[in-house]
Amino acid sequence: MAIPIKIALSGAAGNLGRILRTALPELGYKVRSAGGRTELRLLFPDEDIMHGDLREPEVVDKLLDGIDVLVHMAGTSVERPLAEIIENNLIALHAVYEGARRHRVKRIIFASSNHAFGMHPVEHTLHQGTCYRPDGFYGLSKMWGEGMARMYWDKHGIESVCLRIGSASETPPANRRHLSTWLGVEDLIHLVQRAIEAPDVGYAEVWGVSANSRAYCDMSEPNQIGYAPRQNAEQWASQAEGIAVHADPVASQYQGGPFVVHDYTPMEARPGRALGAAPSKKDES
Ligand code: 15L
Repeated sequence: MAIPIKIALSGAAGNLGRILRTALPELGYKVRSAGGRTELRLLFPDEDIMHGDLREPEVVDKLLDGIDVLVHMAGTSVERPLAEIIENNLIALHAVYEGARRHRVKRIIFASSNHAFGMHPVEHTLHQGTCYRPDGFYGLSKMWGEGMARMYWDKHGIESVCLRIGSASETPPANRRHLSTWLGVEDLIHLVQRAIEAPDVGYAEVWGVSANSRAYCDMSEPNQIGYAPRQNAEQWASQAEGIAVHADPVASQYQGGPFVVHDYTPMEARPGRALGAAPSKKDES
């Protein structure tokens, strides 16, 4: 009989964490769910819950004791000042990977993001190996997180699956951008299950979007975990197509959408402008 996999779920009170906190036990896993600052309330009588600041090694020890796989959903999930991103997405992630070493955790499933690629123009198709183009400090932190995941596999043998999550949502696509970036809940759960179950992944990167006809990434390329999405945002095209993601047209030009607009320097105000024509979006790849 196979030994059951013991899962820890961080960020259990967040948008994706809330979904996984019920979905993973329903799939038969033993799950320890962790909230951040606020205490979680039991969802069922013998639920294994805790909370705390993951920058503290004692909190990480409590989370990872006896665990095989960590589904790491904790951290800042939007664009924020650099100092906050460093604390929550860099320092805390490092504490988690060090905890994984102490507790001999086999695998970490890291919630990476499409925002590590957000400055790619919407006309670009992303392939395995396409270069990062983060659209802010949040996206930059995900790029760093993927680098950390790579290093802990290469140096310490801790496996990681980096899920480059798009717009995960329990609701249908709400705007034109979502027709490319949407990740339906059914596919999200399948994605995380494959990331848990796939054998011998070592270090893997997977696009976390549904099988959207307009996906920015090439979903026809094979991935290392056997993720085979079945949902497609196109089903809602007629209602979402006419809705811009943001009033600023720049948001519609780049894959990162509204994140790009934050602290963006318009082409005409860039330093290179004085020396000649600034590169167009297409020239910048
Ligand atoms: C993300 O990475 C964010 O965590 C989420 O808040 C959404 O903005 C999503 O990407 C998206 O790109 O829609």
